[in-house]
Amino acid sequence: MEKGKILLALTGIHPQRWHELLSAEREVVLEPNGADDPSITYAVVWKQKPNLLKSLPNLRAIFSIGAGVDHIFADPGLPDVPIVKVVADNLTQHMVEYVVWRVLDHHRQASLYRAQQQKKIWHEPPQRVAGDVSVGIMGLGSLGRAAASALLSLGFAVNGWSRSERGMKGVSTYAGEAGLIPFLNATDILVVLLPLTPQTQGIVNYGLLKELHRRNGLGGAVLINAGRGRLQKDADILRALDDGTLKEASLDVFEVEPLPKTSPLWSHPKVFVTPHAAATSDPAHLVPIMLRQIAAFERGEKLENLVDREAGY
Ligand code: NDP
Ligand code: OXD
Repeated sequence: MEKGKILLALTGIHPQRWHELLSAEREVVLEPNGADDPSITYAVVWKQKPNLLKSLPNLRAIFSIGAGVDHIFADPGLPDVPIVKVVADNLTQHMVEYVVWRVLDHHRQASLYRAQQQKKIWHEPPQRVAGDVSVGIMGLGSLGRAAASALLSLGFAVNGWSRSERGMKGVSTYAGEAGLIPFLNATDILVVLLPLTPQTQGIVNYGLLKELHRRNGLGGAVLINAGRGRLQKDADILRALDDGTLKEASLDVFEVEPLPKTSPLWSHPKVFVTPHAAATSDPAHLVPIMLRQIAAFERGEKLENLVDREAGY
């Protein structure tokens, strides 16, 4: 197979660093030369423009620069070629750090201490140990499993929910629709690491939050969403926070991003906001993996980390 050319199609992300690194080994273009450019064989994308890829006659594979691929499926003219998602230690490490940071922040009552500090109050509230708190991870994929391991090593009781049965040592696992309510009923801190698909859109709603366990030393249930914004209903989260269904939330993702300045989530005292920054894709780590995969593919080897088009992730 001859060395294929790459179309780099990123929306909302500056292409320069990706371009520089990919160009070390391959010819890279930012636009096809016409809608049916025959010279392009690979596309490296983030939210590619609709119908951009559909008529490229020699496209062999699409590479997402993120772990999530909902941005690719949003294209109504998506061609039927293999799609590769990111699975990389660097990205996984970022996500594990985010999850551990947010879980510990809620568990160790950081918001209470911040409020006390502002008022110069010297008061030590009761503090449970990790083993008294259960963290439930929705989505036991590459990120969810790594987060589960880190939380286990800190002593938390860990639950996991996935589409198919996924055993994991030390983790109480639940699967599918039948497993969802038992999973939620056993979970104090809910960590959402699901992909956005037609099945998961809007899943984090008021009814789901009502099912969380809240008879724990935390003083209520907690939501942490680092998956995708459209998994959740922002209005339902606000309602749950305001009526006590939720004690606190850490949100990295939102129904609309950037989070509109008018959103009450920005200034809600029980919400911790980060700007979709839990695990950023670093081209210095991801480009060598992509280039290695392309080279292996051209030697006749199979592409790794392929997306299941039917499942949508
Ligand atoms: P994976 O594809 O490895 O895992 C997805 C997990 O979700 C699997 O366990 C899968 O089940 C489960 N799942 C999918 N659909 C359903 C469903 N309908 N019901 C129950 N479980 C379901 O994904 P990753 O772990 O790599 O990434 C997860 C998501 O994290 C990404 O899709 C992306 O949206 C988000 N992300 C966010 C970032 C950020 O910065 N905020 C950064 C990176 C990723 P099964 O195991 O049975 O297949
Ligand atoms: C991803 C992301 O999907 O950064 O990797 O959201």
